[in-house]
Amino acid sequence: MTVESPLGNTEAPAEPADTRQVIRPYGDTTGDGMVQMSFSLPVPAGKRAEAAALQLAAKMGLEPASVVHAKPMGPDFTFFIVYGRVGHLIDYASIPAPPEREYPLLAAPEVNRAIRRALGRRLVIVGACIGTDAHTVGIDAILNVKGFAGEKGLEYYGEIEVVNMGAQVTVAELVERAKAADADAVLVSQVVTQKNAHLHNTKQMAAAFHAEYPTAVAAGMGRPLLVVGGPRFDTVAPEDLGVDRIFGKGTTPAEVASYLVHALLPADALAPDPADGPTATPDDAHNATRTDAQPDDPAEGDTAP
Ligand code: B12
Repeated sequence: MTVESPLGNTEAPAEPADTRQVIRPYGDTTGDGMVQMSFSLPVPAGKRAEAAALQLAAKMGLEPASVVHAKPMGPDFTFFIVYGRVGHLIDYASIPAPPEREYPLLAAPEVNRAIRRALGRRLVIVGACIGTDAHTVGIDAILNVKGFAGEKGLEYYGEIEVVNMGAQVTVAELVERAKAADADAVLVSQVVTQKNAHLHNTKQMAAAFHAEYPTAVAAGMGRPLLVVGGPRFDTVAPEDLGVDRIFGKGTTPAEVASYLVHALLPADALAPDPADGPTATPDDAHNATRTDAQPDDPAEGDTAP
């Protein structure tokens, strides 16, 4: 098609710029479309089971595909790894960037200072694995002094009092303990996801706290802040579960401590105080939560009155 220009001559319309960024997976050479997938089938290992695995791969769009690993899991089940080619393309430019963390990452001394300034007492948190879940490594990574990923856990923060109830805690026990401790926040871990146990348990826990505390979240005065964490909460939002925040895989203690400050304390708790000296840089924030920083290191500043 042509268009009439204001000057009377005809010209082709400008082609819209191609802003796509098309990508595909690769295994051996860029753009070959190769992917690797693992799954289990409820059949004994053998040639017939491998044929079933290849049919599943073909139905999922892997063509051609090969079984690169098959291992019996007992007499009636087989674990497979299949390697094959997919023809699907992704326009990376159309993938929205996930939202950034909406609060700053704070160093331990900044967290402690904000709590001291805003509350004049220690912030109390109660943590547990609820239901039948016995996977305590995740909640311990956040709470225990030894921490996670080079950062110390919340027990290390001088102005945070941590009650860690451990594994297989019932909702009733958790509510009772939170009330007895006057908890400002309750931190729950859910790792087992079979039959969506993590979602059911979290909803049950949230409902119990909402029933017990009809008030809004407020440090020391209202319902405790409800925080849940675990590796498989990707498909849900906090409001689906009745909690205030969900933390996923790879969460570090400083992210949680910074969130508690953001969610529970007034914004001016973080305003710089000239008496505190220069404001910490992002690098300081990272370093001050690493395990190589010692509690009696003056840079920590977490034992000052
Ligand atoms: C160690 C382990 C165990 C140990 C747990 C020891 C312990 N004290 O925790 C033992 C051997 C006891 C165990 C038992 C079982 N396990 Co297990 N276990 C694992 C394993 C290998 C590692 C989990 C782990 O420690 N990860 C490391 C931590 C640091 O990561 P994380 O939990 O994700 O925590 C991080 C974040 O998620 C987040 N986070 C987690 N919680 C919280 C909470 C808050 C408040 C916040 C802010 C953040 C946060 O921060 C953490 C740090 O970044 C996983 C497989 C795997 N590779 O993940 C299976 C796995 C979790 N186990 C599994 C199963 C099935 C079981 C058993 C049922 C096995 C059986 N048949 O008996 C039992 C269940 C026991 C029970 N009642 O819960 C399955 C779960 C499957 C599913 N879909 O639910 C897994 C995935 C293995 C598998 N692929 O089958 N297990």
